[in-house]
Amino acid sequence: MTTVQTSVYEPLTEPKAVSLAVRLGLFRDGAPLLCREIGDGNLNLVFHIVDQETKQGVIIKQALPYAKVVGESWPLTLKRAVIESNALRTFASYVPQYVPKVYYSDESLAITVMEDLSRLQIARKGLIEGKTYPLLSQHIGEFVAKTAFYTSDFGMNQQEKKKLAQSFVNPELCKITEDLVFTDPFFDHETNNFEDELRPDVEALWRDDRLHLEAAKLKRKFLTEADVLLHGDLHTGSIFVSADETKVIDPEFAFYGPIGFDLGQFFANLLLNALSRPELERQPLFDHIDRTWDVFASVFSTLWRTESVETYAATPGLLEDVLRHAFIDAVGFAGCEVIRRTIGLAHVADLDGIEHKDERLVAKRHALRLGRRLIIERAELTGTDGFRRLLAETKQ
Ligand code: SR1
Ligand code: MG
Repeated sequence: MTTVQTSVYEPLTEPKAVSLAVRLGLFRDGAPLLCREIGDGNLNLVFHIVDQETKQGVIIKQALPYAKVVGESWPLTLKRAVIESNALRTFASYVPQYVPKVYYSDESLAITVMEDLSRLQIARKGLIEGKTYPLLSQHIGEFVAKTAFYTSDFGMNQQEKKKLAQSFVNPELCKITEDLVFTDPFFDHETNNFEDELRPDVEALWRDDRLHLEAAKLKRKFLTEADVLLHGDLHTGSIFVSADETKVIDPEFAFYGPIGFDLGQFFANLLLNALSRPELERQPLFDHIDRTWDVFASVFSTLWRTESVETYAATPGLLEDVLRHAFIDAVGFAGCEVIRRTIGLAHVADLDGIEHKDERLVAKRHALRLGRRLIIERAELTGTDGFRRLLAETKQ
C-alpha cells in the first residue's frame, strides 16, 4: 500500500490545507479555492476544499493526536490515519462502489486525501429527518458480505490473510471499543454520561450479573476472534447515502475481528433511530435490518459456495454454522452498542436530539431494556423478526 512520509506532523488550518492541496497538484493553477473545516465526528479534522469555478472538491482528513470529543487529555495514535487509508484501499479492491476514492495519504501528517462526497448525506442525519434510502441496506449487506468473505480464511490465501491481519493490528482504537462499548457502560465508570433521572435504570444494569456474564462473552469474542477485516465502527454516522448511492467512510477502527461485529453496529444504530420515532414510523428501519441480513447471508453464501479456497468449505452444515453464529453475535454486539450509545461516552443524535425531556427519557429507558434483552437472549432470536418482537416487548 502506498502511503508517503513527507513532513513533520502539525495540525492543519484551513489556509494550510489549501496550500497542501495546491502543493499536491490536486487543483489547476490559480483555481479559486474555498476551504472549510467540517469535521463533526469525535476524533478528526476534516477539510472540504472546493474550486469555486468548476465546483470540484476534495476532502483532506487529518487525525489529531488526541480524541477531539474529550480533549488533549486523551492522547490517541496518529497511526489510525494509515489504518484508515489502507482499509479504504483494501475495501476498494472488493467493493469500489461503496467507498470513497483515496487520492493520496501521508503518514507523518496523518492525512488521507479522498473523494468529495458532499453530493450525499450522512445516513444518521437523513434517517433523523425521516428519509428512507431504499438501497441503503442492500448496499451495506453487500459491502459487509464481500469485505468479510474476501478477507477471511475462506476467501483469500490463508498465509496472505495472516500478513494482512498483521498490517491491521490496531490496539489503541480497539481499546476504545473494548472500554466504551463492552466495559464502561456496564460498571460505574467515569466515562459514562447519562441524565440523573436514568440513574436507577443504569444502576440496575451495573448490578446485573447475568448481563455481565453475557457482555463479557461478547467482549471476549471481540478481543480474540481474528476472523475477517472489519470496518470497526459501522454506525450510521460512518455512511454517506442518497437514493441510489452508498459510501462507507471512516474505517480508522479497522482490524481483524468477529464477523458479526459490523452488522451488529449497523443494526444497533438503525434500532436507535427506530426508538427515536413514533411507533407507526418504525417499519422502514425494520425493513432495513431484514434486508441487510438477507443480502449479507445471500451474497456471503454465494461467494462461499463458488470462490472458497478452504477444503472444508464444502462440508455440509459448515456455512450454516458460520451464518448462525454471525447472526447471534451481531444481535449481542447490537445490544452492547445500543446500551453504550444511551449511557456511555459518545451518544447519538437520534436519542439525544429528542427535544422533549420526558419523551427522551422514555426512549432511553426503552433502549436500555432492549439492549439488555438483545445481549441476554441473542441465541434465542431465530431471525431478524426477533428485533421487532424484542422492541415491542421492551416497551414497558
Ligand atoms: C473517543 S472516540 C468515541 C467514539 O467515536 C467513534 O466514532 C467510535 O464510535 C468511538 O467509540
Ligand atoms: Mg468515526
